[in-house]
Amino acid sequence: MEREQALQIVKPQLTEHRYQHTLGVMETAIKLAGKYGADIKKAELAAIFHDYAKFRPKDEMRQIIEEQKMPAILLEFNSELWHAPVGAYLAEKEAGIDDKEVLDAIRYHTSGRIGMSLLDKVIYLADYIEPGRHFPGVDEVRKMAEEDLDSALVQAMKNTIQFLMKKNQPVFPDTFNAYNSIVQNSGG
Ligand code: DGI
Ligand code: FE
Ligand code: FE
Repeated sequence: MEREQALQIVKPQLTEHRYQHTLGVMETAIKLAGKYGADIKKAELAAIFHDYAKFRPKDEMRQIIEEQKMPAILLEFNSELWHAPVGAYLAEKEAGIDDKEVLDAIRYHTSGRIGMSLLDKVIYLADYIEPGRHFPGVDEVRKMAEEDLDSALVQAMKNTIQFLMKKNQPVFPDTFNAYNSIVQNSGG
């Protein structure tokens, strides 16, 4: 699917703010894919659709998680996590995206997962550092992303886990598993 068609499908699903974020993620993902050797067209498409389900009603997301037999543990955690797997499902069902790598990058863009693919990493990091993001620590991760993908990713994950802990929020297992997996595999 070409960029313009994908954007036309996604735009009405999002607020203007979230659409601008999506464009930022798209540009950043394309840059990261070029730099680190991921497929640029897949990065573009996954970025455009990554927040596709962000504004679906909670009840609709819960129903999809149940009916599609997604991990039931999702329902025990913050509903903010749901739009990622539900987005992958709807991008396939409603927009006909059938590339498994693209769908997985959408599915795991919020939590990460054990053994993230290069495309998963590009989308996770692009979501974190796109130019519209402003939070403590983001500039440090932006700088690291110019040097080393895995180091930047670990820093983004650390920040996210610490942020959740500071707010006494539970941390989803995939989030911890993604962090452990990448730290164990990057020789740190
Ligand atoms: O959708 P975006 O806002 O662009 O970004 P995102 O998909 O990374 O979602 C971020 C939200 O998800 C943020 O409110 C924190 C929450 N989140 C991320 N990982 C976890 C989490 N919430 C819980 N409870 N546990 C997690 O592991
Ligand atoms: Fe998201
Ligand atoms: Fe996002």
